[in-house]
Amino acid sequence: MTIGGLDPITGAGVYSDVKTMSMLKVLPLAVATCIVLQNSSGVKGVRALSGDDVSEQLKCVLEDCRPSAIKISVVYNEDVISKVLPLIPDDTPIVLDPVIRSWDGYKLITDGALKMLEDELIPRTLVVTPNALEASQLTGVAVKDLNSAKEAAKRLSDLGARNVVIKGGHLSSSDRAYDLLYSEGEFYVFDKPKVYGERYHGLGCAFAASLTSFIAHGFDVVKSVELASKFTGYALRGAYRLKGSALISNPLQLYFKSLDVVNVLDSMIEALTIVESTRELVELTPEVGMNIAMTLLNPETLEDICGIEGRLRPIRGFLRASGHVKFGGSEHLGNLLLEVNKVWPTIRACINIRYSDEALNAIKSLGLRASSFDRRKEPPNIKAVEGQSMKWGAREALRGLKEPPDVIYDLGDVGKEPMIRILGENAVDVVRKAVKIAGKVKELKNTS
Ligand code: PXL
Repeated sequence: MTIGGLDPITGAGVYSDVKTMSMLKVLPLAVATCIVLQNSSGVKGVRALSGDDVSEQLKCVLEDCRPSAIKISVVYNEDVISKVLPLIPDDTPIVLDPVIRSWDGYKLITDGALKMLEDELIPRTLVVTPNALEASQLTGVAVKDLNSAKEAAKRLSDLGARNVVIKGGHLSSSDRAYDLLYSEGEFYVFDKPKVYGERYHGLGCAFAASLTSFIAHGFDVVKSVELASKFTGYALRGAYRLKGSALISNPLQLYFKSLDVVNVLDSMIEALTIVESTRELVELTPEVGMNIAMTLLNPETLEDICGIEGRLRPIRGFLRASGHVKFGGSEHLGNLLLEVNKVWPTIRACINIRYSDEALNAIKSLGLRASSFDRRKEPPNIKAVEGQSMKWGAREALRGLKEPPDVIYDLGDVGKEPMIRILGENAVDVVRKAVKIAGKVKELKNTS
């Protein structure tokens, strides 16, 4: 169950919790405490419901079933806490997200309710999940790094919270963000890559609602916090950009990603079928072999990119894959795609072909946009790190481009074969481009 405010933009509050809980395969039960008038630009006002309005909703639900866990976030006023708390069965775990202000600073709790939250709600919770600002306000400890967060977590525990999570985002080093858990006298730190330069609306809700769902499933607190921390990373990566300055958290990102697995596999298998049955492509095979790669939406690592294990090589007049279509199946093209997809998210696939002046001429005469980098200029510190060369090459080739390129090529270096990489929206798209290029190479040869 979630008890909290209604946010019409559905980035936060109980509407967003319903998405999170559904995503994590629990039946969401939702009790509204207020309407928060807002959008991605910020909060414009709050319309509170009375304590009776809220407790009547709760009674309806409790007549039907017993929630396995309850998330409480924006209660707004005292009346709500005093009418709701007595109705919650003593043994039901409560996750309290002590929301004090919205991301843009609008106050979402009255002073009286905040006092009551400290005195009556916190001692009744299994886990309390403030962010750094809320932890600072609740404890008087200025939370600005892990050490001060640990101090604040201990103080919250003294107020009676059995477990305390101080959520990341505001708590970070130069490149990592931390979620800190204090549980039974032990600290646990869960870290993830930090994201710069953006504001988000609703990530705290995604964290607390996913935590509540994992607890409802029976995971212990430590495991549930670890999973919630990961889940929130997905909600962040899939966030929507509307007109305002805050991105809208997307708890369904993990679902979109899993749907996309089928889409990627379908395209890869069709592309592979085309490559294995097209004789003309044999002539375009590089010494190192050919590969096809396609990425899931919002890739993070090579594991999000599907390739062909062992690449494709010519056997008896046709190209043949030596292994399977596999996520993590291409390092070379995978690293290039990771970088290109960051700048041009519509570019999701790549195939590599042998460099030749004829192939480059064919590409140009087909009107495809080609961009290049010079491997001889690769800095030694990049060369020294496994997997960085292609990322560096992609960044070089993309610099200053106004439109996504169809091709990134390089003329090689000592011991490095020159290479053409064809880019496109999916695996079938890049293979079709390769077939067209092969046809054009032939045509140009015949006319010269
Ligand atoms: O993100 C905190 C939060 C929770 N619940 C509701 C909100 C907000 C922030 O705006 O509106 C309903």
